[in-house]
Amino acid sequence: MDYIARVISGVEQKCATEPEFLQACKEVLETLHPAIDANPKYEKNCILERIVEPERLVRFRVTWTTDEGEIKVNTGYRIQFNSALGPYKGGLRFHPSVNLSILKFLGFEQIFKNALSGLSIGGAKGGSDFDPKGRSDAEIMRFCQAFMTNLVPFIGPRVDVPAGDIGVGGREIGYLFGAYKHLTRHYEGVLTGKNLLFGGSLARTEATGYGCVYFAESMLASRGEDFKGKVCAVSGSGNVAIYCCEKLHQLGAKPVTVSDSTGMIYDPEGIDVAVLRQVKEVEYARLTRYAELRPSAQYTPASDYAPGRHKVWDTPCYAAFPCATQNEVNGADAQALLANGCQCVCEGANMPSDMDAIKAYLDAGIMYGPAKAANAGGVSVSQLEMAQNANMVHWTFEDVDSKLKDIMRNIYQRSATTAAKYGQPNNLLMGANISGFCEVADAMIAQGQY
Ligand code: NDP
Ligand code: 2IT
Repeated sequence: MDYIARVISGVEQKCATEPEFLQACKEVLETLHPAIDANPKYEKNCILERIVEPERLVRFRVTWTTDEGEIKVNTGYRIQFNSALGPYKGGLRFHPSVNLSILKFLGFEQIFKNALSGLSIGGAKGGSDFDPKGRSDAEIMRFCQAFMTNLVPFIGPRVDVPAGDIGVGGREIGYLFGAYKHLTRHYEGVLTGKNLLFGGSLARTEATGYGCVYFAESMLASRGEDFKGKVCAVSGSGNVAIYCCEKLHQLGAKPVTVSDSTGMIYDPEGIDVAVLRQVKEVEYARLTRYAELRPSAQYTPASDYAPGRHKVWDTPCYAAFPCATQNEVNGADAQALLANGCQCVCEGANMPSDMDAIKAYLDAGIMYGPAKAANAGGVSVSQLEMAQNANMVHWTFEDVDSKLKDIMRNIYQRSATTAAKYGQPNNLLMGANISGFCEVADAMIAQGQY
């Protein structure tokens, strides 16, 4: 058994109850053969055994009270996966599905994503199985305060800087920041995605969605194409999906779908971003509300999807942008996209395509922008927020957006160059994984054995 197979087998045994983490490990490690073969120092220094083991994992009880006075208990986590390249950095997810496996997969992916950004940040992730849906502002606030009370000893602007992810947006970051300041008396950039009134960066809200489209733009340019007049399918309807749709419109494309866990919208006239923002950012409502406000929209409830299928991917489109959650595109979904002529899949969500779907894209030779490269715009602008906070300055929207564009072009270039160097020029997954991995591995070796 070769080195990579041995390490995967070790993870299979040790983490048998962590399917998402195992999937992420395989997805990365199985693309590293050329780099591992060319660099015996990685095996000699046990880099793979070390990189699949989080440096530190904090798990805590979060007790809070509902508006009716009922006491509730949730589990909170922070996984500080790797600090070879900088302070731990990564989002917090509040969703009932959150467990150790999901946060470990997200933290693991974050190591390589953050390395690709070129911005000196380590990898981390955290969150809770708390479900914010249907909770009042006061309940969300009390939950965030209880969560931060437990997290405070483990974070700091030069130690670990959390941000948002599913279920954690500007409102939650505001309550978490207030609690941190109250508990520590320090007014500092310990979280990113903050309100502009207390240290937030312009363009952070837009960054992941915009960045994902910038990445796709680079892929299209490599084939002499652009977005003008192209129909696109987008899934999700949260932070990433909304600003993905907005940037697609700006580049002359037409996004025609969005979705949430209860159903999907097909809007042949193009998703109206102002209406979507009203529904999701102001009213915190479901997509049925979008259909009420937008006569051209057709709503299909998830209960009407074919079993095991996500109906968004039946939409004929030039490019697809999965922006909801992990494993939302399976092999059958990928085949449906290809059969309808899809030329490009660019991932806004983390690990949205399962292994069968990825294989289908690579076999078909379409453009495939893997998550850790394509959605790195969010964490990159988070790092720009840290830089502004550290220097007590504010940059303009245009400044940040232009830095974001450069960062995404650079991530595309290094992924493409590395893929070509190892003989698979169309395989940006391999290019991104090897490029991110080698930087982290070399830094780990140079820092000695920990
Ligand atoms: P939001 O909470 O703003 O939106 C999440 C969206 O995905 C909602 O439409 C939600 O629908 C849908 N969704 C979530 N879980 C499920 C599920 N189990 N099944 C079906 N739909 C689901 O989160 P974001 O937009 O911030 O995050 C979306 C994805 O992008 C995630 O994978 C996240 O990790 C990734 N990401 C986010 C970044 C950021 O900066 N925010 C950066 C990089 C990646 P519903 O409301 O019904 O739950
Ligand atoms: O998955 C991700 O990259 C994020 N949720 C953003 C992390 C961050 O620190 O901005």
